[in-house]
Amino acid sequence: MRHFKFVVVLFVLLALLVPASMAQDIPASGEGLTIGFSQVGSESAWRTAFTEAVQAEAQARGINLLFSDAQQSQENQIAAMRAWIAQGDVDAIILAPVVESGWDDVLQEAADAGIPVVIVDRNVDSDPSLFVTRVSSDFVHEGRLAGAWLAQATSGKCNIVELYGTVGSAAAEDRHTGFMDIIDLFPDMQIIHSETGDFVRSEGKTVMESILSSEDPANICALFAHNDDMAIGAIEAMKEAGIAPAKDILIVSVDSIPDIYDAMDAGETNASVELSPFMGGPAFDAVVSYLNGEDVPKWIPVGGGLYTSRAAYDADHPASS
Ligand code: GYE
Repeated sequence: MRHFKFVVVLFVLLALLVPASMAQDIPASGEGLTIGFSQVGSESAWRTAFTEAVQAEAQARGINLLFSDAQQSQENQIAAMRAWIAQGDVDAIILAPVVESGWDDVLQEAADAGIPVVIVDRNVDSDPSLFVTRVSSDFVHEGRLAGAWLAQATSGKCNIVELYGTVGSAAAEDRHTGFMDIIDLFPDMQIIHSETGDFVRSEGKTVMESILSSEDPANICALFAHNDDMAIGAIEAMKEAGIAPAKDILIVSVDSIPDIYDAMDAGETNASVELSPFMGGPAFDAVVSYLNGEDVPKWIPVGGGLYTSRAAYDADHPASS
């Protein structure tokens, strides 16, 4: 009998110990962790600001960040992740995916190796069980904000040029979807040209030049650029063609990088939807929570507004004024 009691007590103790021993005891900051960060590239000023923000956050927390710049190539991203998985030297991986599809295999390989993956910024179309969470803004919402601003500014009558981001990226596809959600409500609003500039300033300029040479500029009411860099490139093209940006052709874009406010101050663009580059903190927090055995929601949203002047932006961001 005594022996039986002892066995029962032992079982109860073991049952209590097992879940606790599976979770780790990581400090909230994540200090001491080694995390691989596979970044899209450095195609835009927003991207560079995002990279710098993640690196600064890692340093402030004492996290050892292994940084890999994929130069806009999914192959490079998969190779970097496979190297981290093979070496077994990371506690977690943060992936900012260039495009949405094609991640199933490498995410499964990370899961098999017990390495948690947090998606930041753009989305993947893989099964959500293959990653811990996604930290991002809502790109459809951003597109809707841009479309709503333009509908109001033109009373719902406008021929639009769209400068598309990277084809197949969640940021471009979803911004387009959100924009169309609004434009489709107005029979006299339509996209008359849509071409990709790959989120790159110089390509935005080249594409706008070619559109201006094939289309009567008087027939273009507005430009919707999927990011500020392409809008800035297009502004240069308009000026060189003798067109007054923001007046002859209205301009709305996304990111809210510092340069776009210089353009607004100069009266050369109209509106920008903000995309916060500060996603490193929530991503690191999610890694720590996961490793400590806590529940993490599948989406951690990062919000932003639409601004038509530096003063309005600064009023919402006191530290940057
Ligand atoms: O808007 C653009 C960058 O993925 C949302 O990527 C991001 C986009 C951003 O190159 O500037």
